Amino acid sequence: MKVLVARAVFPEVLERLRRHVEVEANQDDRVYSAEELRERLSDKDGAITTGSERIDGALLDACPRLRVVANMAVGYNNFDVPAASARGVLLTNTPEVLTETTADFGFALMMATARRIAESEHYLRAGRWQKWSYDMFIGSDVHGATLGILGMGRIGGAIARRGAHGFGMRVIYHNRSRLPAAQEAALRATWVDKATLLREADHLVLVLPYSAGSHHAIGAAELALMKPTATLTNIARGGIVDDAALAAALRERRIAAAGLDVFEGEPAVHPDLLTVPNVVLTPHIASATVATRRAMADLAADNLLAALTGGTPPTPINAEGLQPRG
Ligand code: 8YV
Repeated sequence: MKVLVARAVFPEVLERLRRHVEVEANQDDRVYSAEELRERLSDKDGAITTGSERIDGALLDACPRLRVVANMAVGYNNFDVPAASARGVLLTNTPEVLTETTADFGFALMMATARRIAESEHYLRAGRWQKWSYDMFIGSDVHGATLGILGMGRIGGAIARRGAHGFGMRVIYHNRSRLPAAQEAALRATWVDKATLLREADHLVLVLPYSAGSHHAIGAAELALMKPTATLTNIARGGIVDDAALAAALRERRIAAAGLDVFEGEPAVHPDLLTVPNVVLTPHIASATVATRRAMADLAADNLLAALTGGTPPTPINAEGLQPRG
């Protein structure tokens, strides 16, 4: 059986895969074009992908042997799930293993944004620090403030817990479905409608999956509802925020600051975001710790090998509704 590991991965994970299947690897870590990906997958039974590889019906039609695609990510907006289900191709992702690490980073980015850590560090490095002043890089408190969470899945819950239990924050959230009362009580989080969330949050964190329905969930109209002192942190996906509208709101100080780990069209970054000072920019690293990236790679390998050797993949996306492979 042949598999493609579409991007570079820990060598130990490749060694493990090679004990069971024939592996084509990409340790140079080139991002394949759609054509090259299709070509390389055309004789494969399985693949490990990342958010950079788009798997859709046109690609699957050119890969008749493909039975499983294991994403090394919890988000899977790079997959056309109905197209894969209709063609009998199992898709898997890596939930749970990155929850706490990603929540740590979301909290760190929110704090860096509220306390202007990146902006003040650039100032110091540029040799501009001459004296202490009462209002130099004055920011806003995190402890005791209102934390707003848009999207209350596993990562949202882990951020809520940090805010409520660690920092004495009032936590409000908006999600299509409200959590059961016992879970809300445990997180000390209160459901509010989206407009209330935008109006009342001192620090708004986005943790919802990307879909056509969440495209530009935060645009000019939503930003206009936020407090001028508020911060916005996006660790979810590019495209959920209208980056041009956000850059304008930051430039005009209609909100205080933003922290962004994800961007529309990344790795390209909207040029206006690069010229406003009150934004902390990081290159999609929220899950990037050694232990978590290793756990993600291991889980992707578990899913791939189970699917190809008659086992039960631990974290399938489309096990239900999967048509027989024709
Ligand atoms: C990944 C992520 O690093 O899991 C996700 O959804 O966004 C990140 O943890 C990235 O998607 C690469 O696959």
